[in-house]
Amino acid sequence: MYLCEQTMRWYGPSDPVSLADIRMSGASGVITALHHIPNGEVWTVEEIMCRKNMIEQAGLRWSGVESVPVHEHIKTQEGDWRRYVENYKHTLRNLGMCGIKMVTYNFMPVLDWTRTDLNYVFEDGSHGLMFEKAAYMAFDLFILKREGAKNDYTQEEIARAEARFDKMTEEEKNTLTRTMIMGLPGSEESFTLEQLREQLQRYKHIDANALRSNLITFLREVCPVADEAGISLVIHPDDPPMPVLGLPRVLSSAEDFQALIDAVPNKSNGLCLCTGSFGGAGKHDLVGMMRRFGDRINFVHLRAVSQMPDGDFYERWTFEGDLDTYAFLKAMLEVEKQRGCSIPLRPDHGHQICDDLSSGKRTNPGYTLLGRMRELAEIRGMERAIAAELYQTAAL
Ligand code: DNO
Repeated sequence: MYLCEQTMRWYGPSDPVSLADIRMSGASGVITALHHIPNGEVWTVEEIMCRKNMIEQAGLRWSGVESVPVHEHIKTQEGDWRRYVENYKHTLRNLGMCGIKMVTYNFMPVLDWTRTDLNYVFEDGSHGLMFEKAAYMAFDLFILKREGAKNDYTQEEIARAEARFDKMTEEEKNTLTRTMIMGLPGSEESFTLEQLREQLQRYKHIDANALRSNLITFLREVCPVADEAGISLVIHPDDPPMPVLGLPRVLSSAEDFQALIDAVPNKSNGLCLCTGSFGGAGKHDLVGMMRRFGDRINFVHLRAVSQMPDGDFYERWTFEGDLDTYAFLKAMLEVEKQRGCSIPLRPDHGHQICDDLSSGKRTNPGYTLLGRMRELAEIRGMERAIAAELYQTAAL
């Protein structure tokens, strides 16, 4: 029987959530990265093995890396980008040698995932993450004052942003700015406003076609190495799946992923199906994507968001958002049965609940212990019920 490999993300020894906590959550695997190694540098076998031993000593398995970051110069093909590609290959070979077979990355320029509020209070009192379009536009137009930003919005949107901005207190403006530019957990970069403006300039002449072509060049280089090392390289979709601050995005839809595998059909070229990222904007048939790309999906982030008509979205509990979680899990288990393998899955973000809300308790936005534990437990329950049906067994 092939159940999903239940995992939790861990930010390494400085994560307030410990490996012992993860072990007790019921997960069998850990998703982590060597965040202390600067972007672009090689992960040595010694460093990898040290992390691997730490995880195994806690009774867990290192199920995959999230992420080996792609250096910004590779995305723009500037400066010493070729050296960074060589370093990336070296890291993949080293990971393969150490038995780590799944590597996540993303190709979002400058910023990784984006939210405007990390402490939104939901109806049940829990705190979670959301994206408010008016606050985002207010940041872009009136705080960052991005060159040309006005051309990206309608008159009506600009008026909405202005009204939103006028209502903000100084403290709210500062919090929004920090949220937008300081880098959320997992992002490897954080900026001041001035640095962000400089970074945006670097993409002035790079549109989505140019960025896609740079991604394809990167994949043509690294996929053969990943194939040889037995590694599945999975791309994380854009979060949210739309251009942010005028930056191009190239993994915002099923068609975007199709274009990648058409251009680089290597076995290692895969997808991290993050239901919450795709769920942030537009309509995406996530169950259909699971079936269509099943043989290339080697990692799943399960998260449900709900989209509002005005462009806002809320990160909800896994069974309370727009996603048909039952149908999705069923499709996933069918793919696993067909392929004869277990695919790592992690509950993506969790709310802050109960003790996570105690004042003074440090938590990484989205990566609290208790919120994710609730998600994992609910997912596991449903998964087992589906598996019992699928494999025609009475109890699991
Ligand atoms: C956010 C995460 C992202 C993701 C990277 C993958 O919660 O899903 O930070 O890890 O984009 O490279």
